[in-house]
Amino acid sequence: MRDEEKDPGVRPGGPRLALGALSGGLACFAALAVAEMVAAAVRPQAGPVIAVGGASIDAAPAPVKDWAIRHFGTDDKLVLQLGILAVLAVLALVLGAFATRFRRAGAAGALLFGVTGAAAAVSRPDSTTCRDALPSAVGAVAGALLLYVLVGRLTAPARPEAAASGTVGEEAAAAAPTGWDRRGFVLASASAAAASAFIGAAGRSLNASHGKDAIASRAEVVLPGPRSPARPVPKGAGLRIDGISPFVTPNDDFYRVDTALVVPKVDATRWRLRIHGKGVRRPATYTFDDLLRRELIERDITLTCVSNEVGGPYVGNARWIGVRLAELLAECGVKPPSRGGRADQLVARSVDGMTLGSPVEDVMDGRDAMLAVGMNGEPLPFEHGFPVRMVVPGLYGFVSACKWIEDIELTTFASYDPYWVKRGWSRRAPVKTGSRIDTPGPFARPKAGTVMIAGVAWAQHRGVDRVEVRVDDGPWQEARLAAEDTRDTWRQWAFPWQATKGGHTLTVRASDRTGTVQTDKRTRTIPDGASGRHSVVVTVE
Ligand SMILES: Nc1nc2c(c(=O)[nH]1)N[C@H]1C(S)=C(S)[C@@H](COP(=O)(O)O)O[C@H]1N2
Ligand SMILES: [Mo]
Repeated sequence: MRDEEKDPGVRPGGPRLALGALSGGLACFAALAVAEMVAAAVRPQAGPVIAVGGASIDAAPAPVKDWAIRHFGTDDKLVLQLGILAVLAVLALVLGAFATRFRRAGAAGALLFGVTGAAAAVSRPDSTTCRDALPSAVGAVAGALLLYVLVGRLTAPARPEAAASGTVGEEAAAAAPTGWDRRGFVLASASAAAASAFIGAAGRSLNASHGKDAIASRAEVVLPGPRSPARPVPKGAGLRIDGISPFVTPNDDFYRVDTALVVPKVDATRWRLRIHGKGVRRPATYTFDDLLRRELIERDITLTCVSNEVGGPYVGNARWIGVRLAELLAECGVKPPSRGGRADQLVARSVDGMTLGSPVEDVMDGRDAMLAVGMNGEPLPFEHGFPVRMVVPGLYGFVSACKWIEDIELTTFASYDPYWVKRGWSRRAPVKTGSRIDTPGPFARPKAGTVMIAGVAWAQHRGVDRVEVRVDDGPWQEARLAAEDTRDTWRQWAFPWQATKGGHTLTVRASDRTGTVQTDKRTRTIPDGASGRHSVVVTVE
């Protein structure tokens, strides 16, 4: 008896497993394409990769998250999504091979992926409807069906019509030795691949055009002139030195750190901000226009991320325009704890469900804490929180700088831990005094003679008082400080070094107005910001 008669189909073993794996891959591709299309109808954030990605960001232990931010920066999101796709692809190949033995179980396995994606989608903090489960669910059904059909072709004998038709010739000969429906398989898989590519591409482009209303609402914003303008940046605040960070960071170069896999696109005309909670005697809701009609302040403020390593890039300086937060709070009847207020923590919540907690005392102590509507002369870019975000001088971003804000709740530190605190970061986190060498870069090879060592230093809300540079184990030498804009902004500094041939280590330290010298004690970024001094090793030629 011939093998094929006992067990019709592709010879079990290598070839069949490979074609099964191929079927799994195609089914996975089809599922993702269909999900993408359905997500365009529901909302882009409900797609399986985004949902599972968001859930993994939230579930990642603090050190992993911090590592990802530090190593991939703004690309961390791309890396994460590619990682999820890679894992999914491997699982799909395995599942496809498995389905050649257990066809129904294989298809059921595909449905399980759908359940996972759907569960992730509806449990996202910004999910408000069960419809968010649809992209994963519909995608998985499409994938499961396709897997079932394709694997069927692999394990079924050639269709009699195919064998009987006049055009068979070669094909029948090819099919005959194994008896599987090669023609049916090739046809089904090729059309599935083509259809998936088409659906996926269409879904992608529909998703990309999502948020048209938000984009239009941003284009229509006319920022009013501030009642309290920032004073012009002093001429001497920017040193003309190659390689130094510009005093004002252009919006396009401003660092971005957040957990949003899809940048929220909020329609400003529909945006509302609610202020409520403990000790709020007059809870209120504001529209975007309500804010624009108020007296606006304009301030230069340097923002720093707690995940910024010593010498790292997550610090930027911008000219913000917005509403004084303390004024709104006072209007709602909020008092700081020092004046008998019942709430000591202000929890800001964004449209994507992020929560950040700031000390009420700090935002009401007279500093320029604001609800910003503009950044460097334009409405906030979507990446930086359009239409409204918080900015508080002197506090790390994760305890103050809520982007896409929509809710402010007054509460206590004892009763509520916001997002980052739940994950191991500190409840309170004033910015640590820091400094960075921008030039020369690490392992630079400058010529002997005068070499400009230059960079930036920050100690928001205390002010930078002094910057010193040390070459190797030499004495600390005072650098020239650029003019101070405000104590909430960074300062450039420069030191002309008479460089001698050989390898040298350059180190910088800043002192703030409280007299504190930047410590040389190295700490990690978790829980409340890295400390230590930035050093650069160069070889003078
Ligand atoms: N909604 C939301 N706001 C957020 C975050 C976030 O993940 N989601 N990240 C915070 C952190 S950790 C920092 S450092 C700042 C960064 O602001 P930027 O991206 O505009 O530079 O935003 C803060 N606001
Ligand atoms: Mo941050």
